Amino acid sequence: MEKKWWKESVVYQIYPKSFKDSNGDGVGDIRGIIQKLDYLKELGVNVLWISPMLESPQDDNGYDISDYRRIYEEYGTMEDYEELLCEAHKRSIRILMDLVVNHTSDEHNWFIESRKSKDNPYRDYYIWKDPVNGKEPNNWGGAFGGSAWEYDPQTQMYYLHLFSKKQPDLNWENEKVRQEVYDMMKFWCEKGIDGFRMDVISMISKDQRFPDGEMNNGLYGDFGPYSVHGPRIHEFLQEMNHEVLSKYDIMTVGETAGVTIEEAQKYAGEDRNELNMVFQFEHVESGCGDYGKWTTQKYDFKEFKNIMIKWQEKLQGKAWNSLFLGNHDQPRSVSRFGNDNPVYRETSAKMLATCIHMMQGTPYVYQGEELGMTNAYFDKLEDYRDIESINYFEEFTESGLMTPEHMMKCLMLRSRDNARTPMQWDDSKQAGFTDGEPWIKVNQNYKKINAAQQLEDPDSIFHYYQKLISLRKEKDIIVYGEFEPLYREDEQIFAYTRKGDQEKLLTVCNFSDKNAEVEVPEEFKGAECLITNLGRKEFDGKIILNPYEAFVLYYKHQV
Ligand code: TEU
Ligand code: CA
Repeated sequence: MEKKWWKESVVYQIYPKSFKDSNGDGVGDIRGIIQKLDYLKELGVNVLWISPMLESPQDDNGYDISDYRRIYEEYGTMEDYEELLCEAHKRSIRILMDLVVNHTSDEHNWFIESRKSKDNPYRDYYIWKDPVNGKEPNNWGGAFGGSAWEYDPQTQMYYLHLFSKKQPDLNWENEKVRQEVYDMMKFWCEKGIDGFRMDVISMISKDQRFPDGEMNNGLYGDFGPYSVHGPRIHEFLQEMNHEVLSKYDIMTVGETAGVTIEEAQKYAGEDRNELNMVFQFEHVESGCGDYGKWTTQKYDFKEFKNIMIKWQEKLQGKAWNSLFLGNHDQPRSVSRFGNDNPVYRETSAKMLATCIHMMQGTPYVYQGEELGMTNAYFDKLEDYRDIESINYFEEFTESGLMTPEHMMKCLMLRSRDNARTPMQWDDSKQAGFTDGEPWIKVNQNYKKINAAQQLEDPDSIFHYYQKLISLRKEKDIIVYGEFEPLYREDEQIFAYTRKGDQEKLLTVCNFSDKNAEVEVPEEFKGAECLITNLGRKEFDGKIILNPYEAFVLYYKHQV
């Protein structure tokens, strides 16, 4: 397998609004990130993906960009950003920019021009359609609720927005749009960034017939089949690769919700000249019901395990996996896949990390995950800030699809705001995130769960992550070893091996809150334990694992 720095890396995702506020206005900022670079260096991560920091009215916390070449004022200045790049590079930490080019903000100049008149030079930068029978051009619903079309009285036409109405979709059919995007990407590459995480990149090519979609929950039709992995998607990415990506030593990861194995091999196939890897979401979508993510259903372990195994086996030797359990759009991983009851929180957070970091692919750590931060479980709508949560609460309760009580339960478990509460740095007021009033409430458990406390404690989740990350740097097999699942049918245990030339690694994780019996394969008799979360010393033969226990064994043949 070809060796690459981005395969050997561990990526840490920063959600800048909630990471560290340096000036007391309650909003995280670039200088805050600079202050914490030593913390990140200590953790050992070597790539940062920072969610969007460009000029934006913040309808969707920066995923609505109004100027691609300016830093959002509340986050700082271009000089601050350059200093961040420089300080990160000094510490051998690379930086990925979040590239949001499926849509812009409606306050971007292109859109301000575009909506002025039908013959404006920027008109075709966006997707405009005439009304059909006095109504929307088709039945598509937007990802944040409501129709995906917004009527604009100025020219009496509709524009498409797959997300909020303040996020009009760019028209990638227009060659000028594509050139603008490539020029902008080169601008940032020349500045010295090290790659891109590409926001909903799988949605940039739309079926130009714009047909109605199948009704999903009785309100709107599904745009998925017509705008996700659309007809020209691979052509566009190959063009982008040819024009920009291939000219720099950078890393790229595409956000591709709904991606199948076959599609992923096209996006990230080693010989395809598109992207280095993609995020697939099957494992975090397992357990979704009739109302999509809005459910109180717990995930299904067997289904989750089978999905993970499938992606490991099917991409092996063909494309590279991105490994993650959480990000800024997902609930906290320990609350969702582990157990955030104080009895099990630490153990289960370490177990989940073990499972992910020992698989084949590039691991991603979402800010606070290395501390075992939990869901916020806000039970009042007024505590929520996320446009998706607020819109759906209104849509589902007003249409009678769900009672307010039930929908609130869904938000408590599934809202994106669970992951967006401020980083818990210490046990001082506002968790050391800000001296002022934070833009979103701090999780109440910050006195118990915070970085300062964990830096002191050699057995903390933080130090466990630090160890996992350093193991990756010591042992090639963790990056490149061949994956093979064990005990596939087990209802509690996720186990697998990795195979190198003369060496082999075994990972065993108990995903349940019950004891679990496991037979350690004979070949690992006397093997070295690389890491374990409950201090076990004996690993031979039949053993009884404690709830959420995990361990990794390793041996190498003498030659
Ligand atoms: O998310 C894209 C995406 O697929 C979302 O619809 C996701 O499924 C949803 O947030 C899950 O609840 C990206 C960004 O990561 C997200 O933060 C943005 O809001 C969105 O694109 C629009 O830019
Ligand atoms: Ca600030």
